[in-house]
Amino acid sequence: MEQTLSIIKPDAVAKGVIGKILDRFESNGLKIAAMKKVQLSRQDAEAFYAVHAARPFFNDLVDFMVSGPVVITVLEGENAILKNRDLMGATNPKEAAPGTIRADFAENIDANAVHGSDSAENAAIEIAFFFSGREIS
Ligand code: RTP
Ligand code: MG
Repeated sequence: MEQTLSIIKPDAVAKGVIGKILDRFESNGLKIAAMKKVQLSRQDAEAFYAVHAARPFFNDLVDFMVSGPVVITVLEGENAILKNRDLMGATNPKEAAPGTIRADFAENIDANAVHGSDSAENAAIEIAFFFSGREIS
């Protein structure tokens, strides 16, 4: 079974749609293998999104990710990485397909409700960044 890392971002937590987003995962065959609610530090957010450090949007992204608590989960299932990306929809909610999490709950390209790992390599790195082995089951 494949695993992927999901983050319910500060905009969605503030809106009170944690449960609705978790239901999308569970209703579509993704098991919640680990979960926690966390206020990220600047250092956490900068390290987590280090791949984007050179991008013009990096500072805005970090500011946004520390603007309030997030809910971090490990999702598990067949093709979990791709399945989660499909459920999320496009990065820009204006381009996200109807019925996707971002189409239904995101505000804009910065406050876009969820993060999901984009490859098996990054999923492994991101899961290890937030969870120890004994927190995943
Ligand atoms: P994520 O990593 O959060 O799951 O989002 P993603 O794969 O769909 O998009 P990615 O390219 O990895 O970008 C990470 C986050 O940076 C913000 N972003 N802003 N202003 C812009 O052009 C821009 N591009 C990306 C988004 O909030 C995106 O989720
Ligand atoms: Mg990404």
